[in-house]
Amino acid sequence: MTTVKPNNDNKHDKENNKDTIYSEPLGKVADFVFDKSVVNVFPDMIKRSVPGYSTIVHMIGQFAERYNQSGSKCYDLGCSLGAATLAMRHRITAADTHIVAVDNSADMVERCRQVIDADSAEVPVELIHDDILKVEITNASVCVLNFTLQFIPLKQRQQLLTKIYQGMLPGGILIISEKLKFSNNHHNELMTEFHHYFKKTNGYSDMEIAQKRNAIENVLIPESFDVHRQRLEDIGFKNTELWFQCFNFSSFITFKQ
Ligand code: GEK
Repeated sequence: MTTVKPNNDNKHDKENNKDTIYSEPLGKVADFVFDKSVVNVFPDMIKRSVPGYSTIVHMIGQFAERYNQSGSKCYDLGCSLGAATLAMRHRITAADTHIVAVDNSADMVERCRQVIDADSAEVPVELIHDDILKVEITNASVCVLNFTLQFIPLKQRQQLLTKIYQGMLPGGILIISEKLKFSNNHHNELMTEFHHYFKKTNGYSDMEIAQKRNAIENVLIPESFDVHRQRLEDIGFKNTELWFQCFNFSSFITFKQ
C-alpha cells in the first residue's frame, strides 16, 4: 500500500473552507501534520471535532481578563490561527500587557498573522514561528496551552511545563485544554464513542472519522487528568482543577502562588 497525502478537492467545499481532508478513501493514512491543507479548513475542523471548543476559547478571554497583570505577558502556546490570542486580546485591560503567540507550523503562523492584522484591538501581539520547547518564557501572568500539550512528546512535557512555571509571575494562571484518556477502559470506550457520534452529527462520515483517527493516533497522545494534575503539582503549580469537560475533551486551570 502507498501512503497517500489527503487532499481537499471538492470545489464547493473548498470555497466554504469545509474540512473534507479525509473524505476520500486513502490507502495508508499518513501521520497528521499542520500544513496548508489543514490551515485552510482549520476553524471548521476544530469546531466540528472538539466538543466545547468555542466555549473554552471564550472563557480563556475571561481568565485572561481576571489574571493579566500590568507590565506582564500573556502566552498563547500552539496558537494555530490565534483564536485564544484574540479572545485574550479583547478582554485584557491591565496597562502595558502584551500577548506572545507561538506556533511551529509556518503555514499556521502565516495565516495567523493575517488574522491578527485584520483585528483592530489594541493590545500588542508578538507572533513567533518556533517550537514552544525552544521559546523563552518570562514575566508571564497568563499562559495558554489550548489543545497543544497533547502534541508534545510525552518525555518533553515535564520540561516544557517546568519552563512555563519558572517563567510565570506569582499569581499567574496556566490554562490547559486537552483530550483526555481514562483509566477505566469501559469509560474510555464510551467517551470515544460519544465523541465519534458528536463528529458524525457534525457531518463527518464513518470513513472520515476512522481515517482521521488513524492519522492522529501517533501524533496526539492523551493522558488522564490525574497524570496531568500530578505532574503540575510536582512542578510546583497549585490548585489544579478541571473547569470544563465534555466527553473526553477538557480544560483545566492551575496556578503559580
Ligand atoms: C486554538 N490553540 O485554536 N511548538 C509550537 N507549536 C506546536 C508544537 C510545538 N512543539 N506542536 C504542535 N504545535 C489553538 C489550537 S491546535 C489543536 C491548537 C488541534 C501547534 C500546531 O502547529 C497546531 O497549530 C497547534 O499546536 C495545535 O486555540 O489541532 O487539535
